Amino acid sequence: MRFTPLFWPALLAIGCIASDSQGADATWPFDLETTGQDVVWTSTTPIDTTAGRYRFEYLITMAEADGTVGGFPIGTIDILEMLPPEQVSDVGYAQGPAPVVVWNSSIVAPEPPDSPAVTADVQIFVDAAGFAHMSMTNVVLGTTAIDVGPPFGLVSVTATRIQMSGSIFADAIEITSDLNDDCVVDTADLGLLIAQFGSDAEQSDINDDDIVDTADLGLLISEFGSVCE
Ligand SMILES: [Ca+2]
Ligand SMILES: [Ca+2]
Repeated sequence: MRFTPLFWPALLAIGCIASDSQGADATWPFDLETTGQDVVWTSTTPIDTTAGRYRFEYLITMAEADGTVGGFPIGTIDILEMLPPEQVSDVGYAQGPAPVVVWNSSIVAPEPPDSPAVTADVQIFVDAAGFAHMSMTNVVLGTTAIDVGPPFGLVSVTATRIQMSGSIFADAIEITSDLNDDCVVDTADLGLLIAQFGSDAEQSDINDDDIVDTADLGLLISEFGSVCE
């Protein structure tokens, strides 16, 4: 995961802010809750569907489960810390235009070798109209050993409900090779690509083939000097 500070020149920032009203970026709070059935959350606002590339970031800020011990409800347990860090927060890129699949992953908590209290397939995609959808499917609620604190300590808990909420942040990147999303393809983008050359860093993997190489460099050079309209 890589977080890159953005230093936007004032004029370009004004241009980008002006285009925000057209959905150049979006922040979508999400909330998913299931007692075992498939669930889908849909964003209330769309993002620009015509972008050459999208940058997405999601952050889970709350994850909790209801459980039972020996058939008796024990209330709600915070399970956020049971999720692997790479599942709590992640950054990804997708080629535009929409529709695009942003993430396909599986959640398993807690991680092996513990038996999972919950497993689920999680997908995030943006439809042709620009609305984001996040789904949890194939949800299996199981039994695992959890330390619920005094007076019970380590007990065998069966999950009966799971809820997750957080935010998805989306940027519509107009120019495919504008790696730092500042509306111009210049030496800053070239520097990023060179720094990530040979890696699988999504930020610089312009053609989305899981390697930053001369193909991506060629694309960037072909767009060098391009600015947002
Ligand atoms: Ca740039
Ligand atoms: Ca590539």
